[in-house]
Amino acid sequence: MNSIKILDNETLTQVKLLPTVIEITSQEQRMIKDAAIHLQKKYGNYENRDFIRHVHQLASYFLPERILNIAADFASDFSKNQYGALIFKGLMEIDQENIGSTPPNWQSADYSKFNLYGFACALIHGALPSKPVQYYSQRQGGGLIHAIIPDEKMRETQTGSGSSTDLYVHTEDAFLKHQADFLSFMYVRNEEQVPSTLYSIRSHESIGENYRPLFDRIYKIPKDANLETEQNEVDTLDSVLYGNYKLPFMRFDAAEQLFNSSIKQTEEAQQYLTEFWEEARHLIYSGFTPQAGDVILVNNHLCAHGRSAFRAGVRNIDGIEHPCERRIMLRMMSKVSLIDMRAHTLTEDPFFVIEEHLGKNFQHL
Ligand code: RE
Repeated sequence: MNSIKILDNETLTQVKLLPTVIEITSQEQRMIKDAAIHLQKKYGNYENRDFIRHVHQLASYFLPERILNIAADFASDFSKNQYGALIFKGLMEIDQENIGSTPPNWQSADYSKFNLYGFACALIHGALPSKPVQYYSQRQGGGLIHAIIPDEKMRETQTGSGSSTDLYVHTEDAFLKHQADFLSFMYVRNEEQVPSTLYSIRSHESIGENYRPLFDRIYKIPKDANLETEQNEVDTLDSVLYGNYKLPFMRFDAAEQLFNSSIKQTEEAQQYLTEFWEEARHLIYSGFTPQAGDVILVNNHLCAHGRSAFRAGVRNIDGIEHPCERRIMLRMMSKVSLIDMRAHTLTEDPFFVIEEHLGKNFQHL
């Protein structure tokens, strides 16, 4: 694998391990598109539970064999060489004209325009195999796909709707025991040419030995900026690293665990987190700028994601600023097992997660 140099505050750091890039061939692209069209005819909408229930079988039947093999390997490879992110370049061709002008925010998005892309993304998760799910903690559910669109009113926030500040690297829903196992980000448009940031726990040398205290359950893992937190109960503690001691998984959100001063980690916890971040922040990779039709697939236990600050609706070409359509990204989340998290899903819908914070459910649901 190639290595890349990132210049970060006068420090030249070598990130040796990189996400795997898969160039989708035109033949594969055609297969995926034909599958999506066929499934749309049969099931109508990617939300259709009959489709989601059969998503693994359908993925095996319709997806190109090379992609099935890559997905199967990715889902069970936690080795030291596994970055935890796959980049599918050109998974789908995006009909920009049909999408039309970017709506002012996700609330006003017309999801029927994303239907075909929803089928394609679901098939990729199905191939892992992992089941698309939704979380009440994000948009009170809001469906299996969330359109991520910069919102002028939210520009300063650490949410998907923000733009003017860096979105710190985080694993999704670090404050949940049953956070997504896999995430996909499909770029419908990225005319601003905003690079994605990725950070893999595998980029550290011998993490397990050097950061043993991160396995202790002494850290406050607060709910994120999307949730109003009247009485943000941060009394439940958990670990940042878990799983295998040599090659661990992580639940990590720099903005919430380190820089949210209101939560007050203990002095000890803060110190371990700070030391960890000192190393981690040099290992962030932002060498990939997604283009329309690209999909980034991440293992949410291995790889954190974020985004640099940008000006929504402005494209810079050779130093000259041009107005452009604002960015649209489609996020899908999935779980490998519906059984493990059954205590935290709706009685009538095991694909709908109602965990609020570290094992505690929303009470009113
Ligand atoms: Re995220």
